[in-house]
Amino acid sequence: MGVKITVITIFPEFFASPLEVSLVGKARRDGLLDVEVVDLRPFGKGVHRQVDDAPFGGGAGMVMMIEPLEQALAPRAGTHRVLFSAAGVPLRQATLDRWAELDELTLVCGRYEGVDERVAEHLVDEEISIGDYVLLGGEVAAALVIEGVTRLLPGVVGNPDSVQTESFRDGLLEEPQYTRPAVYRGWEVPEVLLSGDHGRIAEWRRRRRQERTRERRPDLAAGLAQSEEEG
Ligand code: JCQ
Repeated sequence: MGVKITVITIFPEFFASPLEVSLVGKARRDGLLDVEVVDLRPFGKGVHRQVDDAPFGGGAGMVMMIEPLEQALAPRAGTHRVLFSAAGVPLRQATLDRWAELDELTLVCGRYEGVDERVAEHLVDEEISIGDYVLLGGEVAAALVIEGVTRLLPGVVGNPDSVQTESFRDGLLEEPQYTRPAVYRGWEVPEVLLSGDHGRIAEWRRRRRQERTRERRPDLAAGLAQSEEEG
C-alpha cells in the first residue's frame, strides 16, 4: 500500500468531501491511500473536553494545550509527525516528494492563536508553513498536503509524465495551455501552436516559461539562470 496518513483535528467533518471526491477519493477506494481522521476533542480535559487554555504571559486568544495532543499522538510515535503553522518551514514540492515515500505520515492541525510550543519542540518531527498568510487552523493545510502527496503515489495519476511535467519542472513556471476552439470571441490561440512545427513549439514554450517566471516569480532565480544559460 502507498501511504497511511493520520490527521489530528478538532473538526473531523471538515475532511468529508476532500477525502471522497477527485483522485484522492479514487486512490482511497483503490487501496493506494489510507486516511484516518482522529478527533482531538475526546482527548480534551474536563467535562467540556477542553483542548485550549489562556496564554502564559497574557494576551488575546487561546493556545492549544499539549496534553490532549500528546495523548492523540501517543499511538503515532513511530510515524513522521507534522505540525502546520505560519511560523513553520515553507512547504516545497521537494517536501511532498519526501513525504510520498513514507509508510506513515501524521498531520497535526493547530487552531486558536497557536499551539503550546512544547508540541513543536518535543512531539512532532517538522513544523511546516503552507505560505505567508494567516488561517484559522491547519485543516486546509492538511487537505492540501493529502492532495499533494496523493498525486505522487504510484498508480494514482494515469500518465506518469503529468506527475513530472507540471510547475517546478526545472524550477520554472509552466507555459500557457490552450484547447479548442482556436478562436473564441475573437481571442486567438498563438499561431505557433497550430503550426505543427514541433521545434518551434518547444522553443516557444521554453520562452514563455522563462518570461512568466521572470515576471511573476523572480525568487525562482536558480531555475531562470539555468534556463537562460541553455538559450
Ligand atoms: C500554515 N501558513 C499559515 C492556525 C494556529 C500552530 O497554530 C496554529 C496553526 C494554524 C494553521 O496554520 C496556518 C498556516 N501555513 O495558519 C492557527
